[in-house]
Amino acid sequence: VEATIPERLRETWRKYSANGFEDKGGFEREFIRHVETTLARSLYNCDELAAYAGTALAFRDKMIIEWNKTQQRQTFADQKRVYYLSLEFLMGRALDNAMLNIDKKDAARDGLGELGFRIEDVISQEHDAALGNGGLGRLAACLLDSMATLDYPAWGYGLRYRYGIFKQEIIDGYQVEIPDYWLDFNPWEFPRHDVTVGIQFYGHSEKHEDENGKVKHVWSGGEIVQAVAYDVPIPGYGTKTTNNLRLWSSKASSGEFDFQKFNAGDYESAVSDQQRAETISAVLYPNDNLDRGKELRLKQQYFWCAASLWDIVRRFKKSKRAWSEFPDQVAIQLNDTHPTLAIVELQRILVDQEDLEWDEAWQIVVNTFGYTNHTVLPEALEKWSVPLLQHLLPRHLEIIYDINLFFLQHVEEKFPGDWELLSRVSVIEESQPKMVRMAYLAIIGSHKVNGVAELHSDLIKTTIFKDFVKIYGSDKFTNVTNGITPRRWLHQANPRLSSLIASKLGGYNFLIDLTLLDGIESYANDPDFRREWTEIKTANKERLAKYIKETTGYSVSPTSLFDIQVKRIHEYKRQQLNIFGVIHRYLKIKSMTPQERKKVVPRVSIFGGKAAPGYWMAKTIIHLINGVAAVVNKDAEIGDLLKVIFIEDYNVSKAEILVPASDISEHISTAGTEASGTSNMKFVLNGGLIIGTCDGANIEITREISESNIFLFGNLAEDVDSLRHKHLYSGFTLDEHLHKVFEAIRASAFGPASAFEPLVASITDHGDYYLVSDDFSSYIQTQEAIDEEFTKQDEWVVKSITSVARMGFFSTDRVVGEYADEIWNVESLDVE
Ligand code: 4GP
Repeated sequence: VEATIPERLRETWRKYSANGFEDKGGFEREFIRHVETTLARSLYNCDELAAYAGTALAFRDKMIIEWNKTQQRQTFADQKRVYYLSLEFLMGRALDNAMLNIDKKDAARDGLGELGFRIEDVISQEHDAALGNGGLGRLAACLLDSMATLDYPAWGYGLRYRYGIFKQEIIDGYQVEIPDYWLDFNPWEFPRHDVTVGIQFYGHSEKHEDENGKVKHVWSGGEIVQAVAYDVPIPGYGTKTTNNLRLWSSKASSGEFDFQKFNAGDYESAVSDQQRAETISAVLYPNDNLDRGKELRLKQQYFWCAASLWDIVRRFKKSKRAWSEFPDQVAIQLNDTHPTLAIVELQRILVDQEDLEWDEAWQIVVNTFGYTNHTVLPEALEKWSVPLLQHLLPRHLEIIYDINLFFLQHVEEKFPGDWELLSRVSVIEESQPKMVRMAYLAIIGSHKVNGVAELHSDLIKTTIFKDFVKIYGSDKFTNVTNGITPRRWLHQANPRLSSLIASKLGGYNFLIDLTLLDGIESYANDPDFRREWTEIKTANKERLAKYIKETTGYSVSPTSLFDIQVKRIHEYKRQQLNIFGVIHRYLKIKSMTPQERKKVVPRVSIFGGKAAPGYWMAKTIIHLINGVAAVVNKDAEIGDLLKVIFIEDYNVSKAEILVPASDISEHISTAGTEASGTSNMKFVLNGGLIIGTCDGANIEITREISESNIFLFGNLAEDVDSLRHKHLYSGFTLDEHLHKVFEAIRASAFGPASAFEPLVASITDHGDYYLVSDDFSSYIQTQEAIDEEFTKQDEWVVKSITSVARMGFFSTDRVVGEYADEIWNVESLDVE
């Protein structure tokens, strides 16, 4: 391409190419230019929000220059690319991340200072990009950071929701949901009105014979909705690579059919078509670990899969390679089953549009896709009704039936006569109505399936996907234990700790090779280091205490033990176990003599997290936490010995304040239910100890940091089934302490008993599915052990330092490396 452009043109272009800023002065110049020209403001009305905008735009320019070069480099290199398809990208704020990743935060801090602003105030003006629910969405964001940092040619594909996850307000102790309209001013996205594609829905599928007698399928009729691309630059840390996150936005097809209606005087219906089309990308479904099967959600899925595949195929076709080379150029990773229709769509493109034979096409499809499973919870496993698919995507349903037919034929050959096996593994569940099991389709259409922590990957092989291991052999199934990006979750969230570590390791290399952290282990014996370490923790706790005071009005003492559980509210994550433990603690302190109270270790129990709007039991848990807080926090007898705080509207930015401030954090899911967890990793990386069950990644964290540095309790995954069975069929006796907790709740000590009765009854009368009663006594004993350990501050700090030193395994850099080698077969691109 280059050769076709005349040298003089290239020269002019080079001469005047934008090149952003390098230093403080350059930053100030760009800042002022943007405030004056892009924002049309001046010295006299540049408030903090305008200062944020000016700063963001200056950084955006800088990033987009590298973004352009990265895209050119990747195009010229023409090597295999990775496409990460995720319905959720929980990015949080972008400015601080951009400043650090491209190493210009100091220039910005100094420049903003000279211009009369504090950098922290400017950064906090930004609205979180909250296009995700919880772990699955945040993992996608961490992976993007690592893929760019490691110079992988990688794109994310998602939806540009106009409303992210709702804002949570707590009113009279109840969760209330407020829509999160976040796009008023979003400097991080580039609309690509030239990258637009029509996506078809409804209509019908017909067969035609061509002149050679070959049957062709044609999908016709229905309606077309336009997908418009919006690009978000993703800067790597310490590299020039700036990758792309492409988010699709829906809009009505402009053109004839609108105009016809309009001309016919049917203005209203033309407008409502417009609105209907825009609804597709309007809102993120607020469910975590839960599938609701709504038609609009299926539309979102297909809209996004079809647009992304169109884009990927279009890029591939530019290379003029043979179709058989597609999997050598393209790896597509499915973040859970949400993008499973991409499998069907690629098969449709290859067979119906590109005229490949079915088998040849299917080979290409399977070699292209990988599928990551994030949960074994049955209520989260996606199924779509056959009639709905028939209506919305008639041709895709036919293809699904054919995929299933050939798959079942293969199973039949391997296991002749095993009809039960056939019906168990069929993609079509023979229910009323029939349902398509998306996870099965994802397995059949992928060459690798992975879980996200060792226990989880074992569990999927022995439970939900057992039959598929029998059919395909276990090589198709693998494990890639999750991680987190140390850039955001150490360097950005905890700059002082990062700098202390850097001072001992001779620089910040550990941020790109987290295993280097092991170099600080020996400093655990150095009293000066321990003192600095403790000072940093205290400063982080003070910052959180200040935040709590400002937002809740409650004063908490930073010398108390800060115990934090922040994550989505879910029965399987067992915030109810935590709050029952808090009530137990409260009752115990109440029954103590003043003398005994002197020995109590003061504790602040901090909760945060959203409940899905339709998840009533989770909302009851929030209500109870707030009920307990209202009573305990104003009990003068208790004072600082116990405080209970519910942080409203937990999100990524708030996590950045909470994570560095914990002494203990809680990861206490019923064994076998939490696929991995990633906040457990964040807290330990920031020097907090954790209390946890033998579940998800807690197990591998224990292996890395050693059992003496973690507080484990509770039953094991292998015993869960028989315990559940016991509850259902032989009854049980309630632990005496838990019994007292329930008595207090039933006596309306924390608000009207009737409000909380269903929660209590789920344990006492309805089988205690999450085994709260079974784990309660070991939970409270372990909490007592924690109090005891916390009084031995020196030992505590040694544990903290040692744990951080051993966390090197949990970087998403390691994770991306494993995906690249074992699933994607893709190589990074040398930037030089
Ligand atoms: C989550 C899992 O619950 C969590 O354990 C895991 O760490 C995370 O995915 C990332 O792998 N799953 C979901 C979901 O958020 O909706 O299934």
